[in-house]
Amino acid sequence: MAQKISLTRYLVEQQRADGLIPGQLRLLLEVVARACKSISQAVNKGALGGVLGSAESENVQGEIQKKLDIIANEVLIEANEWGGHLAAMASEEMDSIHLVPNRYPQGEYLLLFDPLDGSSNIDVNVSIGTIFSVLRKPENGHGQGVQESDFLQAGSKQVAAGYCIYGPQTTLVLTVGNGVAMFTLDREQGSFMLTQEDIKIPADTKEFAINMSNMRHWDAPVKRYIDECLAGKEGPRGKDFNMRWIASMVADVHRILMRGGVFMYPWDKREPEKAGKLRLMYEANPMSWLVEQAGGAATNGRQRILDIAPTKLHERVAVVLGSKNEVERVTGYHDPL
Ligand code: P6P
Repeated sequence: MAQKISLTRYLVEQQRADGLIPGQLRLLLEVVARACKSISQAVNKGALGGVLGSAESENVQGEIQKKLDIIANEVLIEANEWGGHLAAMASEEMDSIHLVPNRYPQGEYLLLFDPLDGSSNIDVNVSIGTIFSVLRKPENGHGQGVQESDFLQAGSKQVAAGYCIYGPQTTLVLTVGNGVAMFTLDREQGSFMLTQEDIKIPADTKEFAINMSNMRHWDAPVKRYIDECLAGKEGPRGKDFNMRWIASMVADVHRILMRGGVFMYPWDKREPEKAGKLRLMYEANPMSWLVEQAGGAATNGRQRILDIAPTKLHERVAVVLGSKNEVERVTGYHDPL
């Protein structure tokens, strides 16, 4: 059997080969991977570790935090503060950005993350995950320290993006702009080992992922698309479709990277002032870059997600991503921008 390559070796070889991974970025990615291993261990303990259930607190999104949300957030903050590769961090679980303390050297990167996506699934033992996105710290003219405005960069400016899914396997999926690679945690060695690279999403699919209970709240183009899928062979699509909804974006996106599909969390009229449910900076942007790097597409129904100019750190966005031809069809049903 071919010798498995560790994440460390993969990053070193990528750094040598194409210079896409400067030393500081390689260090950052290895630190994030180590933090994900710690989170995986906490998740795997479950009730035995006393980490299930609510933390009896709310996050900036107004959502009740789970104990593991807070644990995962703390693990990522502590792991990344001292290394000298970061200037600041932003998290779904924190209202404002977290500056690297002055007692540590400041780095050139900004790290954003959803420390534990899919929290509603934690207590029922369904796959959850960590999503992360890396930006360069801009050379700001203000001469002061990092500010929230420094994070407000379009998704096309990311230099690395990935997620770690805590499921039957603990798997890290990563892009630095030259395709998508997958690493599976070898618990005996304690290392992430390369198990797939150059992942490609089929352009066509027969599988869609959406929370159907929201159907009566959707806009007409989304309802048209889903109705056509449900009409099956006898309908305008001329083929039957299957549906999946795990209510954990990491798990739904991972399935799409592995076998194709289209994932949708569209705008709906329950809270019309919100562009969507999912967050742009640390959910939609990293997932959209991964999907595009794997040959898929990602829009908000009208515009490429990676082109959206953010205005707020915790900004929400509608998401349609996955198999290119399906995303283009859904987007085509919407009015052009
Ligand atoms: P709903 C998890 O809370 C999350 O942010 C995504 O991971 C997931 O796709 C979505 O929300 C599920 O939302 O409304 O179906 O519970």
